[in-house]
Amino acid sequence: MEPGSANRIEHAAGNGLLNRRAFVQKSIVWLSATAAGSSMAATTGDSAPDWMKTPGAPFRGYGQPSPYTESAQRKHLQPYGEMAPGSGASVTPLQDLHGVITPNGLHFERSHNGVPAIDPEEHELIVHGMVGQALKFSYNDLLRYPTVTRTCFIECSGNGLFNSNLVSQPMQLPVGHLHGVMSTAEWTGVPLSILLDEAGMVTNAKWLLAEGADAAGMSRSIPVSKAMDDTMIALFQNGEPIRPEQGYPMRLLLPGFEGNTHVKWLRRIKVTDAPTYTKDETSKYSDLLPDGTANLFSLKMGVKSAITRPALPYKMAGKGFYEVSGLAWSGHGSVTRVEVSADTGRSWSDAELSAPILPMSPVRFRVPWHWDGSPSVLMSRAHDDQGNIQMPRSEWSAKYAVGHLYHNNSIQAWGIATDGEISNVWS
Ligand SMILES: Nc1nc2c(c(=O)[nH]1)N[C@H]1C(S)=C(S)[C@@H](COP(=O)(O)O)O[C@H]1N2
Ligand SMILES: [Mo]
Repeated sequence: MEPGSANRIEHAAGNGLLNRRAFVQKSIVWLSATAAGSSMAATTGDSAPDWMKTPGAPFRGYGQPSPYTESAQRKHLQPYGEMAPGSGASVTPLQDLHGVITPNGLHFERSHNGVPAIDPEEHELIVHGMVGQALKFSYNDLLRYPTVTRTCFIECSGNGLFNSNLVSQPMQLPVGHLHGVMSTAEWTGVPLSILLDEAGMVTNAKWLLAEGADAAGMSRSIPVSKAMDDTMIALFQNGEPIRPEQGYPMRLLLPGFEGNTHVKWLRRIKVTDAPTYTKDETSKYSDLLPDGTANLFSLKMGVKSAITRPALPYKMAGKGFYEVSGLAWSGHGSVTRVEVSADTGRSWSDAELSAPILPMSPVRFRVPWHWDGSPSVLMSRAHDDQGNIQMPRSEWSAKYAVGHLYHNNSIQAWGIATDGEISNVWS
């Protein structure tokens, strides 16, 4: 580290947060690379690495990650253990991912009773209830319908439960455990409105019941307004057929709505005039308030962000320059602004947001930081275009009853100790 180099850069907030222009400023020495100069020429001839001396591996039908990246794995949470191994979740390792899109093999999984092995030839989607004519669609039928493509996140309402009113002190878990039941993909499928129009949905229809073909028979009520707006029967995930754990051969996709409503292995849509009040929307996914009542149908996911680097489970590599980076998203619309603080929220700096900024799709945010080695607390706070702002955990917690765990979109804070240890802290 060149002594004093951080002083030449404009500071944007307290405790070393630098102006975003530092990313393009030529005079910054991000790491002291100069000493490496003497060994730079040694990459040819006998001293060339082994992989330059023999032909490489041939081609393969389906590519796999480098064996050197094996640590990027989903981690399983199985609350019922071997009694019901398919009930629970696996989390996206946000700490090992960059950019916005989640690779298909790392999309989080949340299933109530395992992943059914569905033969698409034997699967049917039925649309019935308050329609002129009930209809039945095979997978091949749906492949002949017009499709749309959009990038959006799916987030389980339980994301953030380890910082919720279910626990009494901050748990020291990787950022993927804390916030990784949120993943992002580019989805392609058939707009549900086309199928409802074709079935002749009656004009006073208000709700739909959507049911999955899994052993949980998971089902949810969906407002007709959402169904006719941007709801899709998703068939493809990042270009390939959706994965079995994501609902192959077809799932519902409701951009911005809580993950539970995105019914996987979709087999039935019944048009109704009122919500069905299924077990999944009454006993679960409702918000318990301090007075003992509960809010039902909190469908849109709140504006949220989390710093994914530096973050648990990693440690700081010493003082100096860092890119503080993370993800921000909102189920209400587009992220407009992300602020980052390095001094426990006393001062904030605007982060750079990755383009394109799309509604219901996460953005990657970045801000340069010069860590002087002193104890610090890093936080991020996202805003959306509907005027929503993330709140501190204490404020969020006070709104709900003891034990409440859903819809926690409060601010994530990371403590950084002098020895570089990172910890989850509450503010
Ligand atoms: N049929 C069915 N659909 C389902 C579920 C399920 O268990 N069965 N889980 C729901 C929940 S709670 C969430 S958060 C999302 C998770 O989607 P993913 O597993 O593709 O990440 O799917 C939803 N759809
Ligand atoms: Mo969920």
